[in-house]
Amino acid sequence: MRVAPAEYFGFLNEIKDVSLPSAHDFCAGVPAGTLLETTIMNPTTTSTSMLRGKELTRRVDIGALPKVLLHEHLDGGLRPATVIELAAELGYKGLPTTDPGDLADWFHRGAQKGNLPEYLEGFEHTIAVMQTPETLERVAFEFIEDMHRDGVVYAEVRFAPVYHTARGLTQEEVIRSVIRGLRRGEKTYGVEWGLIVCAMRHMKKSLEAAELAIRSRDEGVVGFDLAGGEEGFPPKKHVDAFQAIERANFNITIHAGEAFGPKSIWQALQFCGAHRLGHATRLRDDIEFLPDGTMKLGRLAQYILDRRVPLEMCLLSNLHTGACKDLESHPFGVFFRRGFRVCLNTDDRLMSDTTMTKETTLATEHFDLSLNELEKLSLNAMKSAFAHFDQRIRIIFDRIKPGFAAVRTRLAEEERQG
Ligand code: ES4
Ligand code: ZN
Repeated sequence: MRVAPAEYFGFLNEIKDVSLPSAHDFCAGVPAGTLLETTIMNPTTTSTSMLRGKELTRRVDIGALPKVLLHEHLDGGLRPATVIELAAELGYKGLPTTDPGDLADWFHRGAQKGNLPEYLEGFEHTIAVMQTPETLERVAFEFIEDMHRDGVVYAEVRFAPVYHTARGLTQEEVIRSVIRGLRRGEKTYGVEWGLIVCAMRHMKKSLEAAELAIRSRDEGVVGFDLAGGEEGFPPKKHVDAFQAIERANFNITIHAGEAFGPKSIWQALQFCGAHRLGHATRLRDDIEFLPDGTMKLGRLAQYILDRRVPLEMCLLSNLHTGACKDLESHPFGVFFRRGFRVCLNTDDRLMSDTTMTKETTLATEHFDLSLNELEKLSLNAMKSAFAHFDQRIRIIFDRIKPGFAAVRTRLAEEERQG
């Protein structure tokens, strides 16, 4: 029987997902999954697969690696110069400064106050300049342009349409304007995308947002999220919205475990049916770290590991909101090494002064990652995307795997030439 290559390797990839859960395996020597991949897909891979950490970021252009972004807020990623230009166009007088450098600093300083509510204050200004079809379309187009420059091949971007009706647009018009910009960006740059509609935890209109997401699904909306200040606003209060999404066979991700503990994560999964989790940083509270260096997972952590629940982790944003006090105590490395399905994300590129290249470089250097592990992170994200299965497979086999294979070939070539 002839097997279509994508399906064949897709199957192998699932095996790899099981046989490659632990970076202890990586550290111990040649991991079984890599051997599989090396033999079949990358015959040139030898000692280059042992490059890791700072040595890897020195030898490889992290920006050029095919990356996948699942968690970014449209209103958190504007370019400072665009904010200023749009404010002038709309006659918005509320900006603290009209110098792009100073404005960038103002956003970064504001975001680093160590708590989520204050972190979210900067959004008042970005939202204020995203209130017409033209401004929304431009921000969406520039988002795709930025993704292209950042080496991102597929991106999901989210926002709350309810915040963009101050100058008379309907929420449908808001969505349509954003989608126009995303489509134009895709046509120009070839970056594929999905749009996620956010409901806000402190508002009562989440069912309305869920219905809007469902109505817009054939235009490019791929899922539904619950965002905003976490403490005091448990996700289960929005259960009717999530049930509407589930009844429509649609997709759910929920911000949980960023500013509140495992209870928020548990509710997101078991009351609200989340298919992915935004952050889940505080899942570390459900893991006991034993003196012998092993860990004992609580029931929730074990469930998340077993069910392969994707965790959309955001390193710098977590430092800025106080979800983690420093990178040393960030659980990303622990989760990855224990086999959780984690991926790297930016959250809010403007507020957190970040990019996918920066997050990936930071993770590589801080958690001593190898090229195989970076590929694993891109694959984890792409497998977890809300795009349809066929699109996910196509991007994996047409873009991610060839992109990493080309880097391995180049490294091997360099090595041969000494
Ligand atoms: C968020 Cl509404 C919103 N925007 C950006 N980042 C967030 N984190 C949690 N809610
Ligand atoms: Zn977020």
